[in-house]
Amino acid sequence: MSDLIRPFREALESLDRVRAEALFQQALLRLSPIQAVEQVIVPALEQMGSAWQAGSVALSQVYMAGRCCEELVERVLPPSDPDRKHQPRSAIVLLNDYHMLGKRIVYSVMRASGFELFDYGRMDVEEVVERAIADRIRVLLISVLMLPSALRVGEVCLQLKARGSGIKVAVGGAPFLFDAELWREVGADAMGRSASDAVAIVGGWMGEMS
Ligand code: B12
Repeated sequence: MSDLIRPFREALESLDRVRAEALFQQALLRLSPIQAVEQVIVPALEQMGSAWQAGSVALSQVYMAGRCCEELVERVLPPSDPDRKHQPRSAIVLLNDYHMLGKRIVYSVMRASGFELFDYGRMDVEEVVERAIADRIRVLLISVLMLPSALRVGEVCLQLKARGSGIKVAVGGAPFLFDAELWREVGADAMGRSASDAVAIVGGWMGEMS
């Protein structure tokens, strides 16, 4: 599948939505929707992030690429599966960031895998703590892409523990990929590298919690 990443990234960089979509369709001939997302869209966006850091791509290109990919993902990942699982009450939130795509994908994949969960959108520390406790959440998935947001996960975990909520927290996103120990340092209960990991983590906790 690596043969498609480069042309797909080039199509995104030149804002050629038609070509990007055609290449993504090619990937879908060989892969399931979530595999195509994780094996083509995610690496292409990661490469664009590095290129932006190196100064060879503009932030506007990164932004437009993100929007284009959001549309592609929206179309291929089904919103729900009729065969819902008996599961702990769960929610997903994007903490402080404006990087919506990762959360969007994790949410879709969780729902497509039979899990029902609240989508809290984007919240700050106080909002998410209050809302999760009010909703009697047992599993909270937190997505971040900025290091400052990742560090604020620590405040969420501290406040949830101080209030005796018993809520388990799983985290994911770029800062946790860059530093493999960060999730432990902020007090999370688990870290996932992909949307499929989120399904495995919550699936694993289901047994413990029932
Ligand atoms: C696209 C993008 C943007 C877009 C976002 C568009 C959108 N609608 O989301 C725009 C242009 C808006 C943007 C803005 C900025 N960005 Co930006 N951006 C990116 C980029 C290139 C890709 C992010 C992305 O969408 N990836 C694809 C998604 C699908 O991947 P993902 O989020 O990692 O999610 C996957 C996994 O991590 C996992 N996952 C995610 N969440 C969770 C949760 C759980 C529980 C689990 C289990 C798994 C999981 O599953 C997902 C699917 O596989 C990254 C580069 C990178 N390496 O990530 C930089 C990056 C995140 N951005 C960065 C920066 C610095 C910024 C800006 C500050 C730039 C600026 N100077 O203004 C702003 C800040 C905005 C803000 N306050 O949030 C830095 C962050 C560095 C840091 N250490 O903090 C990065 C890492 C680039 C870099 N290499 O420096 N950005």
